[in-house]
Amino acid sequence: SITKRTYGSRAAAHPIPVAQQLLACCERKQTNLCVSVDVTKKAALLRIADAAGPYICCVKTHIDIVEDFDQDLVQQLQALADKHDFLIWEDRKFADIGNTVRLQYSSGIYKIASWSHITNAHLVPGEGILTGLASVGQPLGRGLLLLAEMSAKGNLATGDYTRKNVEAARRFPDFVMGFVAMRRVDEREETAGGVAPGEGADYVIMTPGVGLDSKGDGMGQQYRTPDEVVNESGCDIIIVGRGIYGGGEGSADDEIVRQSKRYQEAGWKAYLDRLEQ
Ligand code: BMP
Repeated sequence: SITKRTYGSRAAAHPIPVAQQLLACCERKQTNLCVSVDVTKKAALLRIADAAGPYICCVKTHIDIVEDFDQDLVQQLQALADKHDFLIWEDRKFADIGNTVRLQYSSGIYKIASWSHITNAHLVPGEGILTGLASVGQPLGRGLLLLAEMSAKGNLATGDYTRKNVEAARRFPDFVMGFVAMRRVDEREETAGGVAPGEGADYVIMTPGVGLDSKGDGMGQQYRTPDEVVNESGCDIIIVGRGIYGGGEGSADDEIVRQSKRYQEAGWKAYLDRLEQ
């Protein structure tokens, strides 16, 4: 099964270039850590990405919370991605009809498709959202994650809705590279109707709600440890936000480095343990 394969072997066989890049980066840097940089100032975002850079495979942004956003932010973030060897994921959570998301992805102030290797979407509007996003992202070599599950308490992405996400992904094998999910939702028994097209495809499971010191945030977030996420649940990438940079404008650089190393080591150990078991 996928959970017994190394990131490197999966990278070599993956049909989606950006998934190849991500998995190869994990192997090269020995990290399955994605830092989620949820701060409201450009300087803080860049500072945290630079400090965490050596220890991560991906930076996840919420670009619409940055008060002093400008095109230079994107250029500097891309320069950091080159310097440290990581990918960029704009956590936009698209959720509209195909024609609208096509415009939201390509245009406006942020022009997300022009700089973000990865983005994500909800399947609530139906598969037209995938047609719309793929029309922009696929020619640029981008990849998409579907939110098959969520980390927050009481969320509605469960059961049949989760299964529908996996089935829809199988119909867009050149664009949907994986899922935001809490476990290996792509395992065969989870899909209804027997063998679907693309059965056996390799999906990258990227998982938020990871923290070593806290169980929640008082606003619905629920945290699990890297071992629970990667080793027990078979997810591929741990996403850590406040566990690394604190909150607000972020911790001092040395603390960010210390926490990044800590989560990198915990995530990598969980992956090695999973391979061995
Ligand atoms: P933190 O580790 O500080 O709780 O941040 C988690 C990040 O992951 C946030 O950016 C949030 O938007 C995102 N996220 C999540 O927490 N749960 C989900 O189900 C999906 C997410 O994208």
